[in-house]
Amino acid sequence: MSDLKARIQGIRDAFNQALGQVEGLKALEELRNQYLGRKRGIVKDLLNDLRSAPKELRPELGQVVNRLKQAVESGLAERLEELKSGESDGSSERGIDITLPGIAPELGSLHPLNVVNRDLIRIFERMGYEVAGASEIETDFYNFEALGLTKDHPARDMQDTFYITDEVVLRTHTSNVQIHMMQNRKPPFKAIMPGRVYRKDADITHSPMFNQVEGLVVGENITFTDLKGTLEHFLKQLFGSDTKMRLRPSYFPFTEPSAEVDVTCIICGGKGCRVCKNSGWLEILGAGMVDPVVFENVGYDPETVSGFAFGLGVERVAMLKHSISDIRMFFDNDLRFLSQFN
Ligand code: FA5
Repeated sequence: MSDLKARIQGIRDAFNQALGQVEGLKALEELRNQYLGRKRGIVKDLLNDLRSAPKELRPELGQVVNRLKQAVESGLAERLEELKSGESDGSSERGIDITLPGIAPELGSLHPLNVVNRDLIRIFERMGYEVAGASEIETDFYNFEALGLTKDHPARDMQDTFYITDEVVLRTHTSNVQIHMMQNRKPPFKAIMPGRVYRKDADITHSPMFNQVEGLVVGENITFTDLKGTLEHFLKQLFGSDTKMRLRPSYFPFTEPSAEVDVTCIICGGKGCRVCKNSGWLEILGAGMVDPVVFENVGYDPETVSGFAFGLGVERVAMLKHSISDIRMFFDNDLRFLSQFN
């Protein structure tokens, strides 16, 4: 009898000690199972053991075990309240259950347009180009006039412009940086000019704000062959070494001759598909030899210097690379879209 009583007292002490160390709801539940579990609980084992005690002692021992059971139950209930209201010590003070799995912070990633922008810049940096920029709010002179787009020039209609005043615009292309660069520098130089530009244009392939990357090389004896070789190297780096390029005659007021540059369709490899409208080719950028008029406008002598320039749309490249059909997805800030580029 006294043996069993001593054992019960030992169990009670061990329980109280364990209860004091419980830090969270999960640990409390484990303690409950350990003591009150229906199949293998300590209290259950005690009750089983009672069966082998002498018959006349069983009622009294039964009462002792029942008191232990009640003490365990009320101890557990009290601790549960404490944990819930955050009144206990340690980490459960703020009602936090440190045994629950944590919420890991999500890692951000670069915007797909920034990835393409960086790729483009890196390719040209490896060819020794410097990176230049200028203001997005620009005077008519730098955005148009100096580039040969006089006020009455019909080509002004090619770019639907946001006017701030008669003389100040949101730049419609990055070609304005060419003029700043040439005014501030003596040739030779080669530069790449990334930046945001604006046009009154909005549909699934045109955005009122988009990104361009401009290139400008000026020096002595720069020829159309240099332009072709540079662009061919650039496009192979960007789209893969199998990529082929073709030049089509075109017109820009600031280059002469001018060309539209196509690459073999990166989706079908040139066989013809929906994306390239079965032509096998995709238009990727505009380019040409810097027009002598532009050199005159910045004070260079067109007899001694020559150069080439090109400009491409970053969204267009990103859309092709990732088979994206709607340009607006880049600007909707929908994480379901953006997180695909992690
Ligand atoms: C130009 O802007 C010339 N400044 C490019 C250039 C530079 C030619 C130097 C020669 C020498 P264009 O208007 O074609 O050219 O625009 C260039 C690219 O910008 C287009 O090929 C297209 O990819 C992209 N683009 C034009 N409008 C939009 C728009 N609204 N939204 C998204 N991309 C556009």
